[in-house]
Amino acid sequence: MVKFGNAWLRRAMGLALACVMSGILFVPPVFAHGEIAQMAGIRMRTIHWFDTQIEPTQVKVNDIVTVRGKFKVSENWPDYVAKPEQWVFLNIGVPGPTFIRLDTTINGMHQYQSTALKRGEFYEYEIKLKARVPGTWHVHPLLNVWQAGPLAGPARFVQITGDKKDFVNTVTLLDGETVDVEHYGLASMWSIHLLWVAVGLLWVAYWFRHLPVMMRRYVAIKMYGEQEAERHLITIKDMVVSAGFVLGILGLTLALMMWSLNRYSITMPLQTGKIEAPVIPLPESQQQVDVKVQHAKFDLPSRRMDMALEVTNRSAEPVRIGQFVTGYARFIDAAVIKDVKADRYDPVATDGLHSDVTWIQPGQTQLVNLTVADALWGEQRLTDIVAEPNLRFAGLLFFYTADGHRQIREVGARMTPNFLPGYVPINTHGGHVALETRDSLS
Ligand SMILES: [Cu+2]
Repeated sequence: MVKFGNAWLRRAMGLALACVMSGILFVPPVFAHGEIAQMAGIRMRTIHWFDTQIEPTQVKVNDIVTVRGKFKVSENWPDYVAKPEQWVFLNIGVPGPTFIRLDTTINGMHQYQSTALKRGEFYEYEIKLKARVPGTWHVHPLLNVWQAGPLAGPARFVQITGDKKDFVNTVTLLDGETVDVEHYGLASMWSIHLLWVAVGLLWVAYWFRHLPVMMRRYVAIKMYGEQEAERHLITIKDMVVSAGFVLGILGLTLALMMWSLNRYSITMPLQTGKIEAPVIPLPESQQQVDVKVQHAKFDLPSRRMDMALEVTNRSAEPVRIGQFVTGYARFIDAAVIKDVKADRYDPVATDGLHSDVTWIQPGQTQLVNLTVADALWGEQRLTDIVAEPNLRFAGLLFFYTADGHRQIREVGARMTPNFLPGYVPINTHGGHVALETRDSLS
């Protein structure tokens, strides 16, 4: 029986070891860092990133990389996500401190602290980075929202070559001293940490100096009996040593505090408060096209969203729909604009948008059936929207004039999902056009 048990145990341990080893040896490298794991509803209804430029994508250590672009803070911001009017911070999403951030501006205002953004407004941002660690890194603009977490924008792979040892990060302090931030204060940080580790180890060593360490009370009672055991478990010497430790630690803390106050006589506390990002009229803010979503359906088997839109063109020029952006994925009508995949993770469907109306004339209100169909819905896991407790979507619609000027409008509405194959969409393209009249949509 015992033999059987041992053989079983050996087999189980062998299997466990094999699992661990195969995990170590055969895990494929992972390049992205979970940006599409976030709820589709949050990605589609919070920050609409567009015009993102991350360049250059080939740099050496110490070179500057600029991340710039625009975003609209969604009017369809979900109720369950903390609001951007409270505390947000524009940052970048990279794997670890592979860059340092030199400067960030939102609508021209420098952002060294948190800020607040208004729902429904457009913002322009620029982040200047300095390359620090060689490697290939996926660089995202990222907005941290207090109590909601990070909301990442579209990324590019940036390759840094060179040697980390050549990285320069010097700063001149307000008192005129120039310091190397890479190493500033590291020696005292290490010494103080090691000092406290040593104090801790001494404390543990003192109490573990007698054997046996385990079940000491039990052994003491067995040896000395119940009455005598107390005197042997904690002696007068133990009490004196403990008091010495307490006094020593208090004295050491005081001495280190005096030393640091003397060494760094002028200090400033970490700054709180926020810098309000100004709302300024960007070209995108003044729009002369109105859009109402009559209804929207999402067909899961064919990765396709159909929208019936009522579009009113208040501008002086005819416009047509050329792009839909949601969850930072770009769905393009190839007949209107050309877009290319910048790298293998660039979320763009270069011909994923079709509309049954080309030009919408000035002053006209027209019903437009729009189809947004591409595997990109699935690749970006935006298909998860059908499984969320709030079946709503939002995104930006880009209207273009003949000479390429654009008008951007946010659309957002409830969406009806379809899970079964064979669904007949409200509109079809290429072949038989099944247009619904506006009366039938109301
Ligand atoms: Cu990434």
